[in-house]
Amino acid sequence: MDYIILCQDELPYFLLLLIKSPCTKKDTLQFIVDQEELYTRLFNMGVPAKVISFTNEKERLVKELHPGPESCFIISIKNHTVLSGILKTVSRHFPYQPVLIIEENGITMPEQLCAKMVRPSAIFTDLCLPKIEEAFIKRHVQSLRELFANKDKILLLIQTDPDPDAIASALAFRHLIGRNRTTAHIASFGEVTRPENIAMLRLLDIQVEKIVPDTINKYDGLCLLDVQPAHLGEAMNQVKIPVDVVIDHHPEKPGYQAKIKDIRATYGATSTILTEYLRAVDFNISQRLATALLYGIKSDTLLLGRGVDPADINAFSYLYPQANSNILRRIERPEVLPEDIDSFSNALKKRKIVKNILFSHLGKVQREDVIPHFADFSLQIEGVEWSVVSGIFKGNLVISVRNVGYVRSAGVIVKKAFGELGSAGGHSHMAKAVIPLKNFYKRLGDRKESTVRERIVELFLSGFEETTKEQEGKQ
Ligand SMILES: [Mn+2]
Repeated sequence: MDYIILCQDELPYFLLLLIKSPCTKKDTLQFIVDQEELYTRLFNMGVPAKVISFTNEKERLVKELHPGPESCFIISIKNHTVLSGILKTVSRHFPYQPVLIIEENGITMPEQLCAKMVRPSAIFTDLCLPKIEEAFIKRHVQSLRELFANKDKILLLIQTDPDPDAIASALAFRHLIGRNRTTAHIASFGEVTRPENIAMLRLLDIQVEKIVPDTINKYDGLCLLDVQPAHLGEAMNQVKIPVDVVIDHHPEKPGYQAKIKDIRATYGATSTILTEYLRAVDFNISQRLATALLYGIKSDTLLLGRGVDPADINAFSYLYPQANSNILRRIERPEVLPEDIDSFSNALKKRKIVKNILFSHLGKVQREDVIPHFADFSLQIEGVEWSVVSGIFKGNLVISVRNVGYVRSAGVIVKKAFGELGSAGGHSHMAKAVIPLKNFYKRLGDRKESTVRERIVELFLSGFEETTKEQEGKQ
């Protein structure tokens, strides 16, 4: 690049010195100044310059300038009147020449001029300030590491229905404090239920344990990620060990003590906070970890479409090139074994639809996650507002319930319908029941598949109606 520099100060020289361009043979620098003192100062630094008045010698200036197609003007002139005059001259004689104007306060540029402006202060705010912020984060990470340095067994606790953001954050935190799966467990009071999340665990080889409060008391360190004690309800009252760390992006819920808190409610994902931690300490992020964190941000922000902070976009673009896009695709579209597709197609043939509720029973399945997966899928059938998909896995009858978003809660209905027979519950849009087959057969007095199917319909509908009546009673 050929730089033609018109300046009233040394700033362009220092900037160019920083990129070492005067040292590269390809680049050429031509300095033109309009003051003797600046000429001398540059001369003393070994920089040749020409002195031409920017106000009285415009014709001479034009004659001296020989910009080629690869030339760029750099203009740093403090006086606005002088600067305007120079810009007019350049745009009149060299209208197609790229120009960089170094100017703090802004100036109106001639329209046809191919010029861009940079504020000197941006060198600090855009380049230095983020690094200073990183230095503060690094200090924060240091204190997190120190807090856990002498602790033997650490628990990384996430929400009851762990989502990708929580799982990725816990994995990242474990890396950050230099632990592995033996010395820092990722756990939840509930279970991972969504098929994508189950696929995430399988494909990225991450274990999330189900835990009870009593077991937590056996740990030396406790860190809550993507969740705060208040979100975990009653169970937290039974936890007797202190909470060491809470890192979350949900609005702060007061009323608890933690040695270190980092709550950033403007962030779209906790994974963004963890990505910042890792970057601040120049952590060598593995492909597996980058994939987990990227998926965490992606799923919590609905692909940067909801509740996004610039920090999320920043973390996302940092992680994107490092993540494995094949694995991401496989997580988002969980693969299904051919045998399971067969049982699903059979189940769909025998489906029953009552009051917009679709029932289908898969029989024996190879993997448990196909049950919720097909329950999700079944909601796509026109007119279906609820889906109840069941299957047999490892001696249990597993029932997944989904709805498109109604007044009745799936969790409440499932508890009413199947609670007596096994574990049952969930959220308003998704719920699950796991019933030991022995219990179910005993209740039926029969092992025929058709009887199982009919009984599930009956039980669910009775739970559904009971809930409806209760709600009507309340109104
Ligand atoms: Mn989250």
